[in-house]
Amino acid sequence: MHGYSKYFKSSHGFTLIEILIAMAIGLVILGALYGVFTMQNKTLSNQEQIVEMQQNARAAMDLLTREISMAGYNPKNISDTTSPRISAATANSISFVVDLNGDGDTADSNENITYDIYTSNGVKCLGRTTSGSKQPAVEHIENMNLTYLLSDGTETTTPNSTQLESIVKVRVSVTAVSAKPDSNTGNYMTYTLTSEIVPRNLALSGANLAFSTPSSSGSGGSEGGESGSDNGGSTDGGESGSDGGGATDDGGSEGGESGVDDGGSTDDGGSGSDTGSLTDPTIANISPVSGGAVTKGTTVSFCADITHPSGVDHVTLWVGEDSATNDIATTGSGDRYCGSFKVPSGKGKIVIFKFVTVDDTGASHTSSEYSVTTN
Ligand SMILES: [Ca+2]
Repeated sequence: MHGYSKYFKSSHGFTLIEILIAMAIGLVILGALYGVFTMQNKTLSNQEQIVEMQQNARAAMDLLTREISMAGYNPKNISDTTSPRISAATANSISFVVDLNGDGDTADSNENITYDIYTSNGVKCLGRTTSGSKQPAVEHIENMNLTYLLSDGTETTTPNSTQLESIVKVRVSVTAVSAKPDSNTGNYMTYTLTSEIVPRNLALSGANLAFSTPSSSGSGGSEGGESGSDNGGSTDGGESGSDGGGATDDGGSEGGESGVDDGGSTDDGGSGSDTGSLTDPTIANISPVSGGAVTKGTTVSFCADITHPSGVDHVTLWVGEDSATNDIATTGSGDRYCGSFKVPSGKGKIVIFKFVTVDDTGASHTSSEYSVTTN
């Protein structure tokens, strides 16, 4: 202790050298801190870009899933040339028609919808066209790929007019691009979501029914709905740096939310107009017993007792074998509805069948899938 007080007493302040050294050390520390700050800032900015990009992709997919699910919604059974359906389809655009408010025509707002990708104010957007006006539904979407699955099991990206009638599932892939480039690499980031959409109303109202649709179809009485979507199917983590194409960063149009188009709120009308027919029919005494066996090459009578609180207008038997489809209209006698079908001559073939009941209010109900095996 004595030594210390002696040292301080003899001190006459700092020399210039000491001050310079102290300042140099201070600068080095400040520089290091600044470097850390800059790096954190870049990371934060990139994270924000990624989140915004993912939100855009999800918003686009949500909108597409909801609206394409409703394609063909036709509660009044319109059968003329404007009847609800997928009206045009390419690899990068889709047009479809719905009778959203259930008034028996397809001339109301949001009943003719087209989705495609276009550039709006220098930003690539998911465009939504209805009643002739195109709006950017979601911004910073640089690509949308569509594949159509037909009732005979084939896939195409360019269905012809006949194939348009037999679309049972739409595979959608949307790629969102970041509004600004990655501040480390200078590349734009992309994020892709893929989903399969089952427009259930097409299968119910159209001339075709897919047996590859999820078995949940028809079981709950909820129409349209989410049955097909499996968001997150093939995400790529967002780091596959792309060039960003036309998505020039004008700084003015970030903010992922801005894209979702309020004018297109389509989820109201559909659900209200078919009350009274939501109850599924009661199906009992199915013959042959599901899971059982039938003799190969024979004509089998597929029967069930079917009742519905609103009354049963008619029942159609759908039979498929190895994804092939066949349909046989049945005539009912009492509550027992039967339809014949010649099962394949091969052994071990799985024959899937279900009953499509149209009740007296005109609503269709598809039963669960049943199956038998040939022996
Ligand atoms: Ca309408």
